[in-house]
Amino acid sequence: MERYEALQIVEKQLTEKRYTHTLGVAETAIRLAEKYGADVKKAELAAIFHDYAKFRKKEEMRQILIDEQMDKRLLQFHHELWHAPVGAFLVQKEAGITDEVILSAIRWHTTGRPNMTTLEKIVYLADYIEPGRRFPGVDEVRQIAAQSLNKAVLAAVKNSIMFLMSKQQPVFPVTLDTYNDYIQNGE
Ligand code: DGI
Ligand code: FE
Ligand code: FE
Ligand code: FE
Repeated sequence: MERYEALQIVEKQLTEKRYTHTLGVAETAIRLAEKYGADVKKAELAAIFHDYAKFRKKEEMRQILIDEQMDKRLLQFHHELWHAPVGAFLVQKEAGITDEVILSAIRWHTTGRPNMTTLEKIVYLADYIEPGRRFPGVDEVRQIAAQSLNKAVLAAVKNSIMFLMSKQQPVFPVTLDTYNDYIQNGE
């Protein structure tokens, strides 16, 4: 699928603000793919579709999680976590994207996971550092991203967990697994 067609499909699913974020993620993912030797077209498509399900109703997402036998633990955690795996499912069903490399980058873009593929890392990181993002620590992660993909993903995961903890929010086990994987096996 070409960029233009993908953008037209996604634009209908998102608010203007979220669409602008998506364009930032796509631009950043392309840049990271060029730098770190991933498939640029796949990075672009995964980024364009990464928040496809962001505005689906909670009940629709819950039903898909159950029907498609996704990780049951998600039901006990904030529904913000649901749009990533549900998005991977809906992008396949509704937009006809079948490439598992692209779908898995969408599926894991919120929590990460142990043993991420390069494309998963790129979309996870691009979502975190795209030009529209403004939060404490983001500039540091941008700088690290210029040096090392793995170090930048670790910094983003670490910041996210510390941010959740500072607000007394629960941390999803897969987010912690991602962190541990990087500490134990990463750079
Ligand atoms: O969809 P975006 O806003 O672009 O970003 P995202 O998909 O990375 O994250 C969506 C939300 O999920 C964000 O508000 C942070 C939150 N989140 C990420 N990891 C965890 C989490 N929330 C909880 N409770 N636990 C997590 O592990
Ligand atoms: Fe998201
Ligand atoms: Fe993210
Ligand atoms: Fe996003």
